Amino acid sequence: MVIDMFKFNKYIAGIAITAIASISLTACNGSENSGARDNNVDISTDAEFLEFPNGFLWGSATSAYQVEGAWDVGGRGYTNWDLYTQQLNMANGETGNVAIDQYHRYKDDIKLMAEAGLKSYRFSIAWSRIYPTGMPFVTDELGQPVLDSSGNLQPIPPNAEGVAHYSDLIDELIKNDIEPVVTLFHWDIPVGLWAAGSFNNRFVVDMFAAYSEAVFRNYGDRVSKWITMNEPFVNATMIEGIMAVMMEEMAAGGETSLDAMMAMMKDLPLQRLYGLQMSYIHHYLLAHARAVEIQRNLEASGDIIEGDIGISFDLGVAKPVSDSDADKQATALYNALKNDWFVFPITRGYYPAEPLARLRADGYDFNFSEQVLADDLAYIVEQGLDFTGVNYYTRVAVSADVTDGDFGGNASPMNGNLWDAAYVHYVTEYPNSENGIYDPQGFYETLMYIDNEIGGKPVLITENGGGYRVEDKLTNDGKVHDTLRTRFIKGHIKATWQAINDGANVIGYTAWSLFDNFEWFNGYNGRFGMIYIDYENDLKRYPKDSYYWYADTIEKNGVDND
Ligand code: PNW
Repeated sequence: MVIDMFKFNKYIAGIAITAIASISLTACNGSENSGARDNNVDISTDAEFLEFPNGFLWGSATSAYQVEGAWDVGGRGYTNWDLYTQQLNMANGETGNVAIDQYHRYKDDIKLMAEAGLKSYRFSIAWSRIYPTGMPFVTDELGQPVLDSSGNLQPIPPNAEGVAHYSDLIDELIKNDIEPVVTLFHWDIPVGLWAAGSFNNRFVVDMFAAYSEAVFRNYGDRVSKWITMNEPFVNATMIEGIMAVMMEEMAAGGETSLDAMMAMMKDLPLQRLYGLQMSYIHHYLLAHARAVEIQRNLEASGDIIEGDIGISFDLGVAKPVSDSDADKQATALYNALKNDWFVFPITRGYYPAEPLARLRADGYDFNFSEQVLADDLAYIVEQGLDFTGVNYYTRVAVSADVTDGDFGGNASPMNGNLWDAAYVHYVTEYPNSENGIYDPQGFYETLMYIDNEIGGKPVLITENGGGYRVEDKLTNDGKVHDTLRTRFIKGHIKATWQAINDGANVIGYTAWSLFDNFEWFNGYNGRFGMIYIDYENDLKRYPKDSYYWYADTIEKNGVDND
């Protein structure tokens, strides 16, 4: 299958993928919407300063593929994202081959973190550095298991160089009083596991469990905050579900010409897409539960220190475009699939009824039996989580039919039939911004939603930040005056304060990101960092104004109430 992909005309494939991706979420630089909107949260005090609880975990986040580079160094295996960027032109010809070279420059980068006073650094481990092929046992040159004389798999130790790299990184963080927050899966998977169906294939859940165990055993003596999965929704619906359909088409011997690709896209097999997406999501949740169980067992046997394990969801409470009952109902359906679908299995042991019924009425079924599904859900709720990670950037508005309401933006049904009942409006605030609309009020509502749903367990904000490349211009004296990013982060920190004030158990705020880095579909054209990277000049780092503002916030443990 992979060989077929390699034959692909890179340019053509790039257009194709962009086109499919935009089906899921239609972005629009709505001219009627450009400029600032005041969606700020009303703060319930006149105090001049909003102080945070002692020990509040101020941090910043990255992920392996987006910052590390060194794609063929240290025994790292080839991954899906190497394939997407090197062969399929997913990011306009840009790749994470070098990225911001954090693999080699992590000591300097940690210095910048320490100078900002960061209390935590959330990074992800590249699975392909720990088990380069994804297989934790001996395989032959075809990638097939080599059994011992009794017919058993022969376990192999994880890749020593990969293990050593993160061990050094973790030590360096701890030396600088920065708490490592480790994500196990931030979308990059060894290509062999990807080609075998990735998380659509239940076998991959077992491979993930083995990988997780290796990570816990190697770093669990020092790490006490774990995140199993990053944003199952975005990865399943916008990336892997779509890629899987393409893979199936190509495996079925379909033509790989531009015409064939475009025809395939116009006629996207939605039932199959649903099936794949829901299967991916289910297996992500199952993999999460497996990792939780393993971590808890190792903790109980004293093999690792006591820690907390959670999952990062891209949650967002949408709002209706109007007060009509129809728009409100559509919004409830959207929220059920966007939020409850991920949270309920873990908190209640079932998928939310309405989207499930609609999916079934549409002819979609899980690709395993009712009994397996029921057993899985019982297992997932039993394992649960210690905290929920929340990633939030913007919010969408929802309408019952294709009207713009007063929100603006193109209305797009999300992934076909189900979403004919709920049209999604996504608006970007500024032309050339990677951000959706600035909406701290939506953040506040999202924090209150998740706090309520997980019944007081901690919430860790694992991502929030602004992609405003439009403003990121390096001045002659090495400064970047990024007022929009500072405004964004400050508005959301204020919303966080209000949520805490109203009873939400939020334990930390993690800004995305400390550094400009490889932004999946946008490549290096996306800039979310509080530190500017000069891609033209040896990746030199320049702290932006927002970096100094954030350092000041951390030092004071709060923000001005203005
Ligand atoms: C998150 N969307 O991804 C990821 O966790 C990060 O790796 C990423 O860099 C960051 O947000 C900024 O984009 C998303 O289109 C990617 O809705 C796309 C979307 C949302 C989140």
